[in-house]
Amino acid sequence: MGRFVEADPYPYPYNGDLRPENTALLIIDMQTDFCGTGGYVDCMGYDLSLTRSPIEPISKVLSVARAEGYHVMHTREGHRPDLSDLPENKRWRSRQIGAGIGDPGPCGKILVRGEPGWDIIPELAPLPDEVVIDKPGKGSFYATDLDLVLMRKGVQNIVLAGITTDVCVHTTMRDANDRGYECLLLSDCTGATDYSNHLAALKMVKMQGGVFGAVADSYAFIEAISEG
Ligand code: C5J
Repeated sequence: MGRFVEADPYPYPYNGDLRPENTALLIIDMQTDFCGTGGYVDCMGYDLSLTRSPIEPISKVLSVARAEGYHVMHTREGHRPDLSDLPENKRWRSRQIGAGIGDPGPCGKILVRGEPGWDIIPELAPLPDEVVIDKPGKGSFYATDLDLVLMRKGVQNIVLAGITTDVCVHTTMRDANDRGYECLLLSDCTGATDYSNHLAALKMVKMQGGVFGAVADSYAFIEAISEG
């Protein structure tokens, strides 16, 4: 029989083995720096409504996933206060666009661990027993113990939400896919700083029969995991 999410381009997961024990909801970088007033994305001058649109759908998915006993994990992009893990070119580029990483901003030092802007927004705050991965880069596997944690918990399926679709979410999904994880991207639970990039990122996943996995919306995922 199996359990599937109605997804594009195939019912997810490919083998119908969707269970709380082997499936993690991974919520990427829902930090003030990416979707809050005065944060990094705001300082760069992008439209915050695009990165805020996933907040409500994620919140609904989160409460159902928690109630059904699925693994829930969160990530935060950010750097050590001494900036020893910040590549020079990343800092230079961010300064070019007026939001220098490590420089003071309205929410504290931009993208620095421990600063107010770096925190996950209160609406989606992790519970004390949920794994939080701190990452210095765009991908969630690079320079983190995410793979080890997923393996120890027996996770095979990763359901991705968070921001931004075309950067940290995509980098993580591509890497997870290469590592053999079966990935689902929740289309309304993600957003980009440019709407056409968001749409393009969703489309890229679905090429070649699902080159990086599958795409579904939050309603389809909630329906599938609520079946009991
Ligand atoms: C970016 C992210 N866009 N979380 N980070 O720099 O996607």
